[in-house]
Amino acid sequence: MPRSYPLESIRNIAIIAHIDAGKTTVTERILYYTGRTYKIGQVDEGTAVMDWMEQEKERGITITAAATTCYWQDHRINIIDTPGHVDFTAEVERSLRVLDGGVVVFDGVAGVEAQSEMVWRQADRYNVPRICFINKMDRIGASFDRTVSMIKERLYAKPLPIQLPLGSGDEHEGIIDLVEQKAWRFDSDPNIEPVAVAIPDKEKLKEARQALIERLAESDDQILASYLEGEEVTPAQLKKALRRVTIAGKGVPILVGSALKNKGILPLLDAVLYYLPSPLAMPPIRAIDTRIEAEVTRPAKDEAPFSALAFKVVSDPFVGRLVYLRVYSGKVKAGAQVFNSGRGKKERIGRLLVMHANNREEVNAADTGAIVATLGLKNTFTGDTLCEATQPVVLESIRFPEPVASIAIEPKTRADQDRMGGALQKLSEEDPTFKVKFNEETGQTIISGMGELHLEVLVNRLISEFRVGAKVGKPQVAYKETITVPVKSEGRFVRQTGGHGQYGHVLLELEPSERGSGFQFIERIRSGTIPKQYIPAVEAGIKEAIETGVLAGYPVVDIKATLYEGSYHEVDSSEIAFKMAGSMALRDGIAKARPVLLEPVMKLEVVSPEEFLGDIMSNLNSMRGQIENIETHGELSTIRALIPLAETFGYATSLRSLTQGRATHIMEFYRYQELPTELANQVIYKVRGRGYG
Ligand SMILES: Nc1nc2c(ncn2[C@@H]2O[C@H](COP(=O)(O)OP(=O)(O)OP(=O)(O)O)[C@@H](O)[C@H]2O)c(=O)[nH]1
Ligand SMILES: [Mg+2]
Repeated sequence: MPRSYPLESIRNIAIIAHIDAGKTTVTERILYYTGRTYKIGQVDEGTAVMDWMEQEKERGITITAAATTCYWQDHRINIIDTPGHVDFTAEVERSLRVLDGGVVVFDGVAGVEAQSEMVWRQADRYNVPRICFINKMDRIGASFDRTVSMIKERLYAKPLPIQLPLGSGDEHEGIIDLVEQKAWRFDSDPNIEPVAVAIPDKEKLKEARQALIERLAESDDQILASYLEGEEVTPAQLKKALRRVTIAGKGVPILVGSALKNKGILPLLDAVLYYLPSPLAMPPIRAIDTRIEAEVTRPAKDEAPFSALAFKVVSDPFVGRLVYLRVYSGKVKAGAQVFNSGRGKKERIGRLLVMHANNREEVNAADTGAIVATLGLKNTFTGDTLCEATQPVVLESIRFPEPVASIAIEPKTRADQDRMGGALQKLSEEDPTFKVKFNEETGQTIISGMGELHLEVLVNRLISEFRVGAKVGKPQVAYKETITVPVKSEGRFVRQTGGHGQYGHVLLELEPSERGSGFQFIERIRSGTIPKQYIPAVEAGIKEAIETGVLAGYPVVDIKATLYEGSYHEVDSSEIAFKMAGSMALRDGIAKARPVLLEPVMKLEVVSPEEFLGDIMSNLNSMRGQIENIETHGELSTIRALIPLAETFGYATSLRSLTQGRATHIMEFYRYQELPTELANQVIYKVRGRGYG
């Protein structure tokens, strides 16, 4: 079957931004204008198609990345609307990993906010070309120019404004198109066609267009040539140059409007087609050929061998386990057998579905460039590669951050206990930043996630979606342990119980290493003291032992263990004996190496009217906060501080009462740092029933 849309006419895009910038509102407008929906979805009324989850409707925020497809000017656009809240950062990460372009939305009043910086860096990491939409121009205080300069200064980007707003605040009516040199007024009724109106200030338009050409000439030789010749640059030339520069990641076209008031969405749709890449426009995807263990590429072609990345798993209570794929090369049919190269397992794709938020449309095949969901895959998880068994490749997986906040949950009844295990497993399969651990010592189940909101949402889903009755503890911090001085230690596992005994003996050197470096194992054995075959067992023993530190049972990190000496016995030595010896040496060592507790510290940003600054700061001081800087623009001040996660639980509520709800804040994980002794003692006391020493 020939493909319905040529590859050049496909756009796979992510909508990314700070929380509340208007991503979902923009997406809903796109769906309406392209005829995908017949009624405009409103976030504030809980009718947004993209925010389909119960929890999203209730809270008016996006939690899970939702995919949809629409058609515009003979192009097919696959869109993923992502959440802005930092607790759901995994959704942005996986979307940017598999999509070819991004639309970054800004609130015209707030400009570039903290989480926009974060998603911008994520997009940089995956080399995703993007265009910007300065939204909310209808709001009082919205400023196009200020937002453009913030994009330059805070995101280190090269903004290329291709529009100017036609009025702002109450008077915002539409846009001035610098490429075509036209002004458009948009009615707030999206069914009324936009009308071309007189350009209010022709001089200003000329200047802005000239500035655009000059900025483009810095990065594009063809425009530079026309510019130097003094030739008139045509709209067609400009568009082509903008496309080249955007795809090369050397600049970002800036558009403007108001999604809520239906202004500027049609030109935004055109810009997605003009300036963002099709799967063909990006370099072929790199992969590791597992037969030769070397890097190869897979061209974006239907005829090439099939390769796809699984980027999302969702357990749908009605249809079952959905695995979302991005097809990078070749194609796949429903019912086909595929190979999960990383796990070495054959799998059958039952059905193929094109997703429209939570609605599904069944298709027979998925071609190169497609974003599809599959039913029937059992052993495929987020980050796995599917391919042809005869042409096995592994694509780069997706990196997710480690969870930092935890709570204990307890099932209410026996029946709840039975249901809880399965439900938690499903939820953690969906969300790689959600971890479940059973604490043997206390008999509690501990769930960990990215923050308070993340855990709250998961617990609510557990209760309402999976019908598990559960009691929930107070939020806890995912502490870690480390050592502060180098030591030498010994582990000797010797058992002589008649007949065959056990013998393993190792000497280790333990050293603290840089914060964030994790665990390192180094082997420096003089030949013969321990036979080579036992060394992996020593390492395994150490790895097992660092999972539970000696202070309060938290994992030990940032430690380097060097195995430098040992001895063995011809008959009695075994892998298990060396594993035990490794564990013993490590535990003995860290106990002597002045171990300390580490706690996660968050970067906090509060934006508030200036009058509350004093109260906010003294509150932060009382929370062990360390204020980094304060910036004031207009009436709003931004306070940046570092604050231990343990102090932040309930911060949303206390900030609300301090500022009458007029401040906003966001937090992201920054690093682990040593916990002051007195507090460390309290943590240890809680776990062990005693303090240090
Ligand atoms: N005045 C005004 N409000 C807008 C505009 N666009 C969106 N909003 C409002 O801003 C709020 C947030 O909009 P959303 O579309 O949910 O924002 P989002 O970026 O999807 O938010 P998250 O998914 O939670 O990160 C809602 O109350 C919208 O009605 C706009 O152009 N003008
Ligand atoms: Mg949203």
